[in-house]
Amino acid sequence: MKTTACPLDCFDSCSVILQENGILKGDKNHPITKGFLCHHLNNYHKIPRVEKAIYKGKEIELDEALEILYARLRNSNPLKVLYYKGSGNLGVMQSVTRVFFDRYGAVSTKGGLCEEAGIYGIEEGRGAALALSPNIVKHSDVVIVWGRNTSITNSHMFPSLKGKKLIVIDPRKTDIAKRADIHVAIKPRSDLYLAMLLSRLAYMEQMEDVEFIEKRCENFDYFLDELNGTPIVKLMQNSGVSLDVAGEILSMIEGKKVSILVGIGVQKYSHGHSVLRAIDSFAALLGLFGKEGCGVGFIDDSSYGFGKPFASCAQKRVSMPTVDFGDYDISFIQGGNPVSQLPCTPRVKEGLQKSKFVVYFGLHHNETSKMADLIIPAKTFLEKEDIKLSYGHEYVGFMPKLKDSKIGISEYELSSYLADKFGYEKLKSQKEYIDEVSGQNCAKKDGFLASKYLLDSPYKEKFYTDSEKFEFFDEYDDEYEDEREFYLLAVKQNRSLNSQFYTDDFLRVPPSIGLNDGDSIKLTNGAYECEYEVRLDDTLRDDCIALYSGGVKANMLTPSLVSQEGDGAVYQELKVSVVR
Ligand SMILES: Nc1nc2c(c(=O)[nH]1)N[C@H]1C(S)=C(S)[C@@H](COP(=O)(O)OP(=O)(O)OC[C@H]3O[C@@H](n4cnc5c(=O)[nH]c(N)nc54)[C@H](O)[C@@H]3O)O[C@H]1N2
Ligand SMILES: Nc1nc2c(c(=O)[nH]1)N[C@H]1C(S)=C(S)[C@@H](COP(=O)(O)OP(=O)(O)OC[C@H]3O[C@@H](n4cnc5c(=O)[nH]c(N)nc54)[C@H](O)[C@@H]3O)O[C@H]1N2
Ligand code: SF4
Ligand SMILES: [Mo]
Repeated sequence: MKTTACPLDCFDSCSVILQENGILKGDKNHPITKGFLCHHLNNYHKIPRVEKAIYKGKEIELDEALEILYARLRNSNPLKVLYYKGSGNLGVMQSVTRVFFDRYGAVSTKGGLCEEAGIYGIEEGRGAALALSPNIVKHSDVVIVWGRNTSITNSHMFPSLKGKKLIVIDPRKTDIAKRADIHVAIKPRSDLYLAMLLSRLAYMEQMEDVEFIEKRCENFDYFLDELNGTPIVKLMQNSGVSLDVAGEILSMIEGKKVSILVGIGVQKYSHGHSVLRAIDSFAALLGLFGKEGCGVGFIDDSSYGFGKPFASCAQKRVSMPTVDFGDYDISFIQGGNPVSQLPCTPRVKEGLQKSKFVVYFGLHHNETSKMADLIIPAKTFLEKEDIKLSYGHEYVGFMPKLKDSKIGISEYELSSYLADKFGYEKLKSQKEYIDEVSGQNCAKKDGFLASKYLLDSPYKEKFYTDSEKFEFFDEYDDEYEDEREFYLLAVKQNRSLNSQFYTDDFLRVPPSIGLNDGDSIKLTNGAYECEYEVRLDDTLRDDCIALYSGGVKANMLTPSLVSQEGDGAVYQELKVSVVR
């Protein structure tokens, strides 16, 4: 049987079987996949791909494209060359290009577009962000789904939610919110205050886990000072959550095994790291770490404990969300679509127009390939060797090459070609790199290789901070005022994986806005304007409008800013108003 793993940026990291007819199906033996794939891989064989290399609009042979790339690099100052890698394929071997570009001396990026702010906050408290697997969640009594749209983005979590009490905290009435026992349609950006409100009330109700706090935590007194120093009325006002609702949540979880599944929604703001730290602190107060059926999961660190052959050693790194392509003579863009996915599309386009030479190395044509001088076709995940780690569960996915193709070049081949041309030391073999990744901290589980750190409840023995204890949070900085009318949310959808596959640019608006399907509306964020076609959506709060995050216009009005910590994108930092 030809088995591999899904390469896409997704919690589930499904185990995948390539059938004789070229169609993919789910692997029934895999404890998480259980035979089911989602829309993306079920339709993978139908997706058109970049078939030929293209130079200045004309199709050329791959060899010529590589020659052009080499000649350009040879004649450039490495500090004027940018290496930019997106998350179109999360296989570890995708980063092998870094080996060449670091050696060459190119500028690289730091931070990212996704979970970086939140992860920073988690690491401050716990030392490492270990995944909360469906295998743990299935033992919970209550699950809090906090700014994660599990039915769309994490569908293989579903069986573990069956029969549990469900609390959903999301400004939209998502499908999972419709099934919840309690849905808090929270005001965007206010999760920090809800976490503090719940912590304060839980402490007043003596729900804290005294033994856990004494033995396994640091800084609890400072946390209490912060809680007690903020009037409850302020926490209620800032979160928009009443004492009744907070009380209902606490009654539902008191004395229960509770898992909290957090998504990126809560941390697309400048203070994103503090939001995750506050949610973690609420969980630690209740003693929810290291116990059966308990924990807090996020877009966790899939690589924790594994070998890291491609850790960046670039001499210069610039923040990814605000990178200015205009600063570079060569922008080498691999596996990403910054034109539609980086914040502030107008600024990104301006930068790419200024960049003297833009290389796009990818699988599909997109808004970024349209602006590239040189397009190099990639191989699909079925046509190259790789290994996939998961940010949502413990299992390692091996990705052997399953078929040949005349189209494209793999990341390893491209890196080897360039290293040879420049006379650099030869790359290790692919097997050596893959063995280096999986060669440590792994054990067999359910017939698959799994991370040693996730075989039992994460943090059962220790936290990974210097003190080996959980560090409660004590301060945050959230000075924020924006008088504009609407929060502009961007959410994931089932037919696209970020900008890959099928997406659209309709603006979802609440019926209270008084428009009809098909109307157009122009929005401004104070600096830029953009026109959208409207679709009514009764799952939204009256102060929220929403786009799909992979759309061409998703970032026309998002700000070119980074989070206070972690160099993360802050897509929802600005509100928007209607241009009338
Ligand atoms: N089908 C599909 N699956 C995917 C992806 C995809 O594009 N398509 N993308 C993958 C990637 S890269 C990632 S990072 C994950 C992300 O997975 P999720 O975190 O689930 O993704 P989002 O849809 O961005 O956000 C989840 C929810 O946050 C809510 N939200 C927005 N703002 C706030 C807020 O201030 N507070 C609270 N409490 N909630 C808020 C939104 O309404 C949304 O329902 O999904 C992965 N899986
Ligand atoms: N407004 C707004 N914008 C967002 C978000 C949001 O919530 N709101 N979410 C953000 C998040 S969470 C993320 S993770 C980013 C993702 O943003 P990007 O990292 O830009 O990812 P994709 O849009 O998936 O683009 C991936 C590209 O990779 C290419 N690709 C796929 N497989 C391979 C391969 O094997 N090799 C090579 N060389 N190329 C390949 C595909 O052709 C595709 O065009 O977007 C972010 N953008
Ligand atoms: S995108 Fe996620 S759910 Fe879909 S096949 Fe890949 S890993 Fe599974
Ligand atoms: Mo992401």
